Amino acid sequence: MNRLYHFALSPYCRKVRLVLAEKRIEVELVEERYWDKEADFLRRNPAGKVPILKFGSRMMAESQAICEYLEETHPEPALMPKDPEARYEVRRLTAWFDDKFNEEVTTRLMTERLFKKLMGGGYPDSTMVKAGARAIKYHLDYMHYLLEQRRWLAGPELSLADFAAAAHLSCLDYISDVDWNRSETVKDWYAKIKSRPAFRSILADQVPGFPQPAHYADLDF
Ligand SMILES: N[C@@H](CCC(=O)N[C@@H](CS)C(=O)NCC(=O)O)C(=O)O
Repeated sequence: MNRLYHFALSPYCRKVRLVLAEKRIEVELVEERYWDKEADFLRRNPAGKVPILKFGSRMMAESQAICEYLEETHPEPALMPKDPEARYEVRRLTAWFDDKFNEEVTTRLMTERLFKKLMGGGYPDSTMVKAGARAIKYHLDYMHYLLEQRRWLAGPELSLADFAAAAHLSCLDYISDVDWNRSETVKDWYAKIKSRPAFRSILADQVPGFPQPAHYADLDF
């Protein structure tokens, strides 16, 4: 059985879960509290990060490398376009969310509001929370700009870029840090993604001590 060592509110793990589910690849989910840095965990991935995918006899790390490997070995349904220009745009936007959005928004808000409590790291730093809350507005506006021109973030078809973005936003939505009223266009995009069967397991996630807000799993939020 394939196995994904993950943490429910890790955007990188969520991106891989979405790709696996969209491609209907069965996987057993095993929670990894990666901050404990257990010896077995470090043996599986010396980089000390989740996600880690045990796929057949292989242990795989790095979410984007995993997603592109899955795309190449399980091409249907396609999450990367055929044309090099369009592939470039998917990769550019995936990096936008996994690097820039993560640094400016996800890390600030998730660390301060949730991970510090979970890992015993002290009180939230309000300067960081404010900076994250300011930055997400700019990112939602950028998504609005893109989605006014395109059906999906990187072009006419759903792609890895949409899953990368939805992975980050869904983590933030779990802590009610996304203002869906900022853009009807972005909200419609998220509603479309959220209603896909691949999203079901993400909507069912529960982190002890942090109950889901009512709107989180509601398809009509
Ligand atoms: N580039 C990595 C990033 C993964 C990552 O940073 N995962 C976080 C959880 S969201 C982690 O395991 N952090 C532990 C650490 O950095 O020590 C990927 O795409 O898989």
